[in-house]
Amino acid sequence: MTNRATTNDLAPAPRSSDREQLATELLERLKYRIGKDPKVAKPHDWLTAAILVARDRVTDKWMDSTRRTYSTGAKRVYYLSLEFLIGRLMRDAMTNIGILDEMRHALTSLGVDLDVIAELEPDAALGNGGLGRLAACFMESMATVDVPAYGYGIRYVHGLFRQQMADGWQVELPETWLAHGNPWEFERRESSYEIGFGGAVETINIGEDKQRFVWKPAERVIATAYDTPAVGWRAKRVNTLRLWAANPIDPILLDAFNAGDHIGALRESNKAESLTRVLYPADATPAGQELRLRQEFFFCSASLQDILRRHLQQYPDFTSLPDAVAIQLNDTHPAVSVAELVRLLTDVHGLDFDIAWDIARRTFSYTNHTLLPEALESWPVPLFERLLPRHMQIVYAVNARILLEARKDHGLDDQRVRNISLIEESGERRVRMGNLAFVGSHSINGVSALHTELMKETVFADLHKLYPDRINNKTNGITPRRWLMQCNPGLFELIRESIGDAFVDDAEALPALDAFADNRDFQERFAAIKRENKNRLSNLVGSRMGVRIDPAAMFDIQIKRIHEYKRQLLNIIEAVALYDQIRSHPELDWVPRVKLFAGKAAPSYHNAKLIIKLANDVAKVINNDPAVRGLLKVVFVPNYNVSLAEIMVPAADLSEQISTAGMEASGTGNMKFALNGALTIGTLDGANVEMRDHVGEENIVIFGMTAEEVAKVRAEGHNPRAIIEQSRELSQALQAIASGVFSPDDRNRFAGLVDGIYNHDWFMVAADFDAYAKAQREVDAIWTDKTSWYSKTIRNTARMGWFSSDRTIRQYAKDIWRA
Ligand code: B1N
Repeated sequence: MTNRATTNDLAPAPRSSDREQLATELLERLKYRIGKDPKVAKPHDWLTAAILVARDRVTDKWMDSTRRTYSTGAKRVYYLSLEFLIGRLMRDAMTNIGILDEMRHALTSLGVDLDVIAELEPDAALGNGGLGRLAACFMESMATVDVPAYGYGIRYVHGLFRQQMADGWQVELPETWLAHGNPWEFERRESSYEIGFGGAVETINIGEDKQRFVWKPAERVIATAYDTPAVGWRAKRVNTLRLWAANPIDPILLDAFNAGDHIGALRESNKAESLTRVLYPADATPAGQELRLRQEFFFCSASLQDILRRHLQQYPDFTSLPDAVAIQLNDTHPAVSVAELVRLLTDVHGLDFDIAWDIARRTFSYTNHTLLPEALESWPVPLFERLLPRHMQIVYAVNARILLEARKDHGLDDQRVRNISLIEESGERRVRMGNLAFVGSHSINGVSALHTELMKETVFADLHKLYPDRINNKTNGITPRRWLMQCNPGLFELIRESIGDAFVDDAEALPALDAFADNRDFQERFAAIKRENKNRLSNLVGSRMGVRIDPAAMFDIQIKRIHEYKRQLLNIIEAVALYDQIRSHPELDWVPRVKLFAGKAAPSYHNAKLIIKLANDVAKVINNDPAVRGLLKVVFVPNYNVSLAEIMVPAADLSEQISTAGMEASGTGNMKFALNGALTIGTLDGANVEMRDHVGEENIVIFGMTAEEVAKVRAEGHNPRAIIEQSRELSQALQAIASGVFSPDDRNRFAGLVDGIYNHDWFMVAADFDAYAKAQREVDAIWTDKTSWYSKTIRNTARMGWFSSDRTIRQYAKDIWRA
């Protein structure tokens, strides 16, 4: 109580945010922080000034939030993630603190256009795709629903590479988001920790058969914190995203330097800094190099040391840790935390192993994001042991307990025991990070209902039998602030005018919009907004790529990482088949379509890069053929990122969510499109299943095999060649691609891709093709009846409220974190 009074006394009077006040502050920042006269200030200077003005307001709220967490003794949630795919922050922060409009006016009064400077803010692309973007949505929603949370990750100097096209091939260029400095972050020199690697473990006998272990690392680096505020809606709470940078202990070896070894003098320093230099560009693909494990351990150790230090500032010891702290592991990338927490509690803080293990298990929870076998992390035992010798011992000790318990108490046979072991024993011995995360956590969750069921049946089947209460589902969500309010202000305002303000604070009030789905006047206004958004995208495609696309055509969009399981190939083959059909039957009433693609391929993923080249090769032929002019265009938009998504998502008529059933854990792009009034064509995969349940099966176009059918066909073997031979459309399209119709300069370029479909068709492209093509013609029919089209798409917007990440976070908070 007294605490509260004091805090209030200290709190500054809330700043006014009218346009005059903001303009005054803008000029002040420009002069005193940037050192520029407004007469000579460049757009970039105005951007920095605008961010600094907003940041001050954010900082007031940030300090309030921190004080409140401390004084209420609320449970703290720590979200450990190797990726945060944030995008731009300025519009987000200004919207959430409610100064966007006044700031726009203030800038205008100074002759500056907010939209112009907003374009200059670089995307913070510290992630690859869905997993990293989910972490960013969660940061915003945790602040919105008032969970005291910290995100922990790595401050990569270079985020995800910039994608350029060279003759239709993907070329990767370094991304330099920090080139102009980062006005959002605060460096915290005082929050730094030593992180060790390698070396050996000393055993000290301390009597009564007891031992102490001391890890003597051979290498050490310093982790320094950089904090960025994460602003919740209406700034009810501002949380912290704490990213770690690696620095050398000795910045320069002066002796070596003075002796003339100028390069050697900096070797240590370069090595340390290379640790946090780049994000691994792998998305659900293996990234198994030593540097990756070093990155993982580096950020886990720093985060845990920070968490323990903060805990001891408020509590006498660590027995209270599971009640005061919840640590969420975002996939297995931070799973080494399980061993590191046990090491810190035992070796550094002197707790008994059993107590430390119990504390760890009650503190950690783990989210699985993929069942793809090649993406399940495991590390060769020799590598793990060399880099983290003490952690290797802990892994063995934990494993011994788990396996003994499994055999003795649960009577598991040898095969079952092998399946749950933390060590893979067949072939090269490896540490299985998924199993480590599982046994070290009290909750293991999947990211959609289907994915969670498959977790229980496949990768974690035996662990699930042993610990049947641990696996649970938390279907993903997206923040409606960024993915509706900010990216689609026209639609947002229309909804507000129609159903009032309740949905602004609670997306689950959106269903009130259902009443307008068949209202002609509303449909027209809804259509006009879609058209505006499509104009904007057309302009972008025109100016960036020199390709003209007609906003009156159906915009059919597939944007996501390029991966065989996501089946961009199925979409491209269907485009080729459609191209054939239109040319064969020019007399028919074809629905004009623009098929848009965007997405990055992992640089080492050969087939994914080939699929990009195919999309571009096919585009070149189709877009230059007068026979289909005005009816079909194919466009691959380069350098997909969050900011491009913010333009493409609101402009979509049709959303392609066509992964092989059972392979996409959830998907979140699917949710963004539907919320923004696109129709979905999709398989019964990931969250599509639940989207169908929410929007109603008459408002989504579902096709293809189910996950169960895919599993069955894979087990029994299928004959893609026979399927292809029975489908004229498909065989013609495949023949055209394989024979070089789209690659006259290298006729064999795509032979391998097509062979894969003929010979094994692991991703069921042939198996699903006819169903997909048929579903596309259904989409055409709906499009042709505009009333039906809008009545469906409006219902999509109306019924997607449940997929707000606020709902997801409330479920995590209630069921897992108990925060
Ligand atoms: O996580 C998203 C899901 O919506 C997607 O369906 C899922 O594919 C994605 C290794 C991953 N799973 N696994 C990864 C990312 C980076 C990496 O190095 C794996 N990403 C997903 C959010 O739940």
